[in-house]
Amino acid sequence: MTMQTVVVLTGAGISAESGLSTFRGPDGLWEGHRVVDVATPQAFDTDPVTVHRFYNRLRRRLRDDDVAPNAAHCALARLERALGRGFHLVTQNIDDLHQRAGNTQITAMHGELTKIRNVDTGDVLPWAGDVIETDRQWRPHVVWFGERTIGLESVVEILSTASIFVAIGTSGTVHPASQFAAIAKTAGATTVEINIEPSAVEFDYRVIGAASERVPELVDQLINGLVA
Ligand code: BJW
Repeated sequence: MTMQTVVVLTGAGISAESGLSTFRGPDGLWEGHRVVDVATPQAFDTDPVTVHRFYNRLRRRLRDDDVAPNAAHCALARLERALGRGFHLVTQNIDDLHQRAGNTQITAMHGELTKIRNVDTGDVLPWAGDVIETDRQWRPHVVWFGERTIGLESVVEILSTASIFVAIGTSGTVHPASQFAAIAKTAGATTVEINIEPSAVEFDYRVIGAASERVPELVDQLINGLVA
């Protein structure tokens, strides 16, 4: 029997039902901010106060009682337990809901909200309370536009071994994650999307619906070997 390798890519949509905002709502604002004002190195250079205030608020939100992994996060943790090394999770999300659900084989390609990074040394520390808003020495450990994503080389390697690639709750508008389905497809994988509406990317199969409902169903099918 050949071992299946399942690679899952997640985006903000998987955490929407956990109470966290997605990025590209109808008004095009992130929690009331324009992207260029908070998610570029230039924004941090010119206005660290606004950037730190924004990320401090996001971190505090992550610790609110009503923010917790939902059924989709939990199903992916179950899939990792079932498939072991035949599973890899790549997330664009900077929240820690996959880790809290129990996934360990994760590439957090856009960084982690719960960490901060020293601008000069690159040292990464766990978040231990709000960063002082005027601080230019420590920045959020997240990947802003124009910056290199984390772990891309090994992700491309893993994609080339995938037999099934599943993208969940991502609009497919941000490079390089927008290319992952095509890379996996070229390597021979079957590609599947779960989203409340079709994204901009091509897939072999689209499952339209909320992640908290559709992901547990797909995970059951994968574990039972119904999808090959
Ligand atoms: C549900 C649901 C439910 C809702 N159930 N589904 C021109 C052309 C091509 C590329 C470029 C270009 N100009 C610049 C670029 C590159 C740029 C880019 O892609 N820009 C585009 C906007 C055009 N990319 C980069 O700069 C990246 N770096 C890079 O390419 O480096 C190259 C390099 C090489 C060598 C040296 C140096 C550089 C970096 C990108 C970093 C992105 N960072 C952000 C912010 C992180 C920090 C933070 O969070 O504050 O990451 S941007 C933002 O978008 C965030 C997300 O991870 C990312 C993706 O968003 P996502 O997850 O798809 O969310 P949404 O909101 O878009 O979609 C949600 C989806 O969920 C929707 O489809 C809903 O329908 C669905 N949904 N509820 C299921 N319940």
